[in-house]
Parts: sequence; structure tokens; C-alpha cells
Amino acid sequence: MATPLEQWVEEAARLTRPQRITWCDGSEDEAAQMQEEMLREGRTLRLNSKTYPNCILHRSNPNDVARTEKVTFICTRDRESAGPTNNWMAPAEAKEKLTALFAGAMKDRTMYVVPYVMGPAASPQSRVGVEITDSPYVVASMRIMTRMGKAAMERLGGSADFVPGLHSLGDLNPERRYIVHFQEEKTIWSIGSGYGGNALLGKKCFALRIASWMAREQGWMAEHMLILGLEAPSGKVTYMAAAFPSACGKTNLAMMVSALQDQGYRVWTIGDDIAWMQIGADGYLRAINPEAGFFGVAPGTNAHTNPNVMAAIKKNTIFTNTAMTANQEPWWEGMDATPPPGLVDWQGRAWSASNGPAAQPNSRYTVPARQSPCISPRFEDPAGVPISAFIFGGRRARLAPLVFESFSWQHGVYIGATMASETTAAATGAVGVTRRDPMAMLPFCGYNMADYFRHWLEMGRRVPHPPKIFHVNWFRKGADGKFLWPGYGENVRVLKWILERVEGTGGAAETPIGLVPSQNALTTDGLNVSRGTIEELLRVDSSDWSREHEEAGEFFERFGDRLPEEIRGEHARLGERLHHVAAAKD
Ligand code: SAT
Ligand code: MN
Repeated sequence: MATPLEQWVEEAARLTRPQRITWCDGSEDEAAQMQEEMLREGRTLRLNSKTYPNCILHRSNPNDVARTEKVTFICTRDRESAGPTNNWMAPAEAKEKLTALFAGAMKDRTMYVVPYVMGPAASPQSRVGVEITDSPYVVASMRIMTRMGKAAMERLGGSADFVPGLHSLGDLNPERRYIVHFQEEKTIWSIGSGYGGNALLGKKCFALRIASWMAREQGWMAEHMLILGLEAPSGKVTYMAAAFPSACGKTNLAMMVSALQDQGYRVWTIGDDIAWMQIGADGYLRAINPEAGFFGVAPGTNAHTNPNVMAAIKKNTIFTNTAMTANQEPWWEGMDATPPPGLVDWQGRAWSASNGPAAQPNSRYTVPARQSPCISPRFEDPAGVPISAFIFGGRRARLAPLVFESFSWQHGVYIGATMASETTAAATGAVGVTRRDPMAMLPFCGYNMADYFRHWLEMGRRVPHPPKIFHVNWFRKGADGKFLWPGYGENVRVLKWILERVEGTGGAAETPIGLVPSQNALTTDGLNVSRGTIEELLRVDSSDWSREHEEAGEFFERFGDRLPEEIRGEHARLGERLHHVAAAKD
């Protein structure tokens, strides 16, 4: 008898008509074959084997360089289940449309069957997925980003308990590009793109869109969050999870080299993008990182902004759409001051400023997590790590202070629900436009966001030791348009205050929006930032916040009656607090 997996593979082959089928085992030999295949295709180059051993550079189709949210759909039976922030298509319509596109799509190509585990192979919190793809680049990337091959097959056995994801490059025409999620069936279909979250189906499609649905059904959380451990001078490590939108510095924060290392504060990395959390026997939320690698934004990465990742990407790394030096080494803007002579840009042309940046702004490195010098000793812990703080954040040039703490879990959920950030190159579309991005999940929440807020509120009631909730903003600018805060390794000062709040020692002052560090509560020794700038960084401008409050109210209107009463209540209370401040000034 064929297993459920074998049956599905057969069905997919009948539809897509591949020349041959390869079952991937995740071995070294297979990885080498996959590289050969990519080199043959001509869009991939081997990098300098002395300075970057076993590294390759892949150039994607120039029309296929970022996630495409416009053609990403949540296909629930009932439109309301997807909610006003998702694109929706009826499952039958999506099946029909994509079946036509998948028909014969793998003709003359190899179909790869890629079984993978999301999470440590031995963790009860982990889940199995299987991706069928006709892209060797996707296979090579999945081998880095997940526990791929044998480990997954062993875990799966003959069971039907896996998330199937069918992927084909199709003809790479953006007009025929679709990324669709059948939530009730827990199935993913993606065609027409070979890039990042559109094509590596374990990542955003499974680990966030499908998993967020599963998590609500099963009482856990799937979040767009990094996971880090902050080690204190005593040696005790406190774990925190932080949600920032794509390309807002999650990887750099998770891998930071602490500016307070000589005082005994250092950061350990568990994850840089996604957290799956369940209530543990100890009453804490226990987090695992479902991924095994980092798919990080290359531009801006250097020995100052992320020395740990610079060390990690020196071997076994796939670079995508970066530039390349005459020495066959990867290069991007922000790596060093000026483009070196003989540079070739991300499209393979001799570099010229008139062609725009040498590296595509959303160019990436794909690197095994274990290569990072700061990887936590608990990275593979099947029980996950206990989370003591949640941190929300985004890019806000003007509004949000460096850090503030919520008054309660419910107020924290409100802060997450009203998050906003300036858009980045991680998705196609305009860059730098402020948009509402609740919990950094706008593109990734697999169901109605009003129900998602309700799920958060419910989790707060169920978790005996819920994390404290904070909001940070590294991106505030002064009147001169320059960033007020140096960021990167200095961000540890904010993490230290958060730790002190968790432990009940840090000083805080009340503002209408939450608690900010009281005078001198933030460790500033050795920091080259004036007292006036710190005050500016922590300032809460109530008239700016009144405008923000109004905009948040407009956003909430989109959810109608489905918006939880507690969110409405928090919104009203913030309005009152802002009003009191304004009245006191008059
Ligand atoms: O392309 S990905 O979705 O994996 C990257 C991102 O948007 O965070
Ligand atoms: Mn992300």
C-alpha cells in the first residue's frame, strides 16, 4: 500500500509531468549534485574556494527578487475567516486556476521531493512538511533552512501528518505567479517564483501562515519573532522573543555582539525570524526556532553591524543576488565603504553606478545557524526555551520612543496590534511607506487578524507566567534627519533594561503610552550619546500620539464587530490618558 506521502507525490507527478522524480535524503553527496545542477543551469556561480569554501552565488530572475504579497492568498472556505488584511480566494477557484498553471509545468524537469522537519528533530513541538519542487536552488536552500531529508522521513514514517507544499517555477512570469494557502486542508501551492518566502515553503507559508492557523486550533503560538538569550554577569540567561517586520534588523539583534560584554552581558541566538511557542509544564511559554538556518538581508551587513554573521557566512553559504568582486567574493552595499574595482553587479554586469546598487536591496545570504559563533547551546533543546519578554518594534522615524513597557498583557496585545512600520525591500512595492503591521504578522497571519488578537488575549489568560511586553524603536530620527540611536551592539542597553524590568529592579516612569526608563535607568556608561539625545529618544509627544491613536482607530474599524472588546477597551483608555495630558497642558 502506498503511504499518504507516496500517493500525494504520484498525484503531483500526474499533474506536473516531470521527466524524473528524485527523493531527497539531505546527504552531502546530494548537496554536491544539487550544486552541479545549479551550475549547469547557468544562473549560479561558485565563489572563491579559498576564502569562501563551498559557497555559491545564485542570480534569480530580475523580476523575482522579493516576496509578492499581492499574489499571496489565504484560501479559506469562508471569506471572513481570512479577514480584511489578507487576499482571499475561494479554495475551489484557487484549485482550478492553479491546476491549469501546474499542468505539465515540470515537463523536461526533475521533480524533487523534499521532506523536512520544522524544529529540532526530537522536539514534540516540531512539525513535518514536504515540499515538491522543480528548483535545485530551493532544494539546496531547504537543506540549510530546515532539517531536511532522512531525519524528516524517519519522523514521518508512513503517517499522513505532514504539510504538503507543491512548488514549481512555472514560467516565472509575474502574471502567472501565485502563492496560495488552503488553510482547512493545511496545504500550500506556489507557482511562478523561485525567491525566498515565495518558494521556500517551510518558512513563511508553513511556519507562519499555516502554523498560525494550527496554533489557534491547538492552543499555541506561531510568531514572526527572533529568539535570543541575554546572559547576565551571574551567568543566568533570560530568553526574549522579538517581532519586527521583514528587513528591520531581527537577524542583527538576534546575533548582536553586546557593547556591554566587558560587564558580563552577552547575547545568544536561538532564532532570527520565527518562534513556535507552547505552554510548558513550568508555566512559561517555551519557544523553539522551527528553522535551521538564517536567510538574512545582505546589504548593510558588515563587521560592525553583525560580526557574528560575517564570520558564519565564510563557508557553506548560498548568496542570492549579491554583487561579486574580481576575486569571486560576494559584495554588497555597506560591506565596506566603496565598491572594489572589477565589481560585477547582481545581474552579472560590470558594475556601474548608473545601473543602481551593485547588490539587489533584498539580496540575501542563506547560512546554517550552527555556523554562527553566537548560536545558543540550547538551539537544539527539544523542550524549547522559556520566554520572559516579548518585544515589538518597527521603523518609526518620528513617533515611538526607544523603548516602553506595557501596563499589562492586554495593553501589550494592544501595543502589538497597533504596531506600524515603514516598508522595506523585503516585499515588492513602495519602500518607506508607513503601514500598520500588527505583531509584524500582516503578511503572515493565516486567518482573520481580529481572531488573532483574540487568540493572543486568550493565551495571556492561559499562560501562568506570561512574558512582559515591550516596544522598541531603533530608528527614531532627530530634526537633522539623522538616527538618534547608534543601534546594533548598543541595543544591549535596552535589552538590559528589559531584563531588569523582568526581574523587578529597573526604574520606570509612566507616560500615557506605557512605561519608559526613568532617569538613569538606562545604562549609558561608555555610550557616546548625550543626555539631551537620550531624553529626545525617550520623549512621548502626546499630540503625535493623539494622531497615531486616531489612525489606529481607523485601522481597527476594518474588523467591525469581530474586534475583541478588550482591544476596544485598551484603545479607549489610551485615548483618555492622552486626553488628560493634553488637558493638563492647556
Ligand atoms: O522572503 S522571506 O519572506 O523569506 C524574507 C522576509 O520577508 O522576511
Ligand atoms: Mn521574516
